[in-house]
Amino acid sequence: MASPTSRRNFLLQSGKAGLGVYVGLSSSALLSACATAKKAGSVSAPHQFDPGYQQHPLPYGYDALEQAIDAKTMEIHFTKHAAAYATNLQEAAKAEGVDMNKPLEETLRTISKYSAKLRNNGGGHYNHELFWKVMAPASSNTPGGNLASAITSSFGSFDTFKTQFTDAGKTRFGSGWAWLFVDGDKKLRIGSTPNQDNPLMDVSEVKGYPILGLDVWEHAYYLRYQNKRPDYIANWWKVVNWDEVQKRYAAAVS
Ligand code: MN3
Repeated sequence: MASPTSRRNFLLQSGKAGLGVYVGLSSSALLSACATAKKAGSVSAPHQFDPGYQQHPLPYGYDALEQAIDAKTMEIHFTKHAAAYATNLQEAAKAEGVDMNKPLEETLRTISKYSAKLRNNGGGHYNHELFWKVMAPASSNTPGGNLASAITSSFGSFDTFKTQFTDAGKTRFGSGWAWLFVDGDKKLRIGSTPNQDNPLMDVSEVKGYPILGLDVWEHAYYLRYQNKRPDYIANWWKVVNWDEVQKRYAAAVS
């Protein structure tokens, strides 16, 4: 199943098994791994944000985001929905011969070669690991640094950006995600994807490196907000972890 590219990357990374594989890599090894991915035509490859194939501990308590998301929703979302994506991803990856030492991002970039099970659960796992990290209890509420200026130059103002992103979430029919992502020209873009797809996937209509994602599946908000998705999104802005989004942005444009 592995492409020649992923085989090369595997060789680069072999000997560093398990989670945190990139932590142990020298920066030159990381650069050459990224260069290999770039030659394959992908948008960008900031592997340091790759979640791997296993669920990581939630970086805060279930009640930490109460301003936007109630504790019961967080608990069910993390321990049932997201946990199941990770388990099913590992099952599918094993069955389809995916080398789980290589970044999940690389598998997602060639997801058209794999099954619907791998696509749905690989996306589900990646998207949720990103989602937990781009939220924080004590959010600074606005982006800083070069992300702030990029948002202003791309969308006119932070408020216009928020309106456009909110609309992407509100108008996504059924289940899916709203995204802020960096495209192949390193420009910021807003878009949405159905189900558990994301902009890394070769099958996605919108393509790039995701730096902020919003889960608009009903399981993300229904207990507290019922059918009022716009109210959920309005409150969600209060818990966006802009420091994390900024880090992802810096890596994507570097
Ligand atoms: Mn979800």
